[in-house]
Amino acid sequence: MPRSLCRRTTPLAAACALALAALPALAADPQDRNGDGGFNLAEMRTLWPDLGEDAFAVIDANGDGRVDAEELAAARAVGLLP
Ligand SMILES: [Ca+2]
Ligand SMILES: [Ca+2]
Repeated sequence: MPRSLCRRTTPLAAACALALAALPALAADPQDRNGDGGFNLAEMRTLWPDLGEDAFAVIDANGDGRVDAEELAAARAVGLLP
């Protein structure tokens, strides 16, 4: 939503406040459900349901089948993940 719209009308301003409040959730990490210290494809899909196997393979830079914190940060740094 364009910021200019946020300033105009009260109902929109309220919607904008909600949208902005939700933004930190986008930067959340996936849940490490099996507690192995990394995120496998299923765990990654809890946060990014559309993540494909090819994209996962790129993000999993060392190919060990799970994405660790470093790989997650690297993927975000190059825009592979939000
Ligand atoms: Ca895990
Ligand atoms: Ca890895």
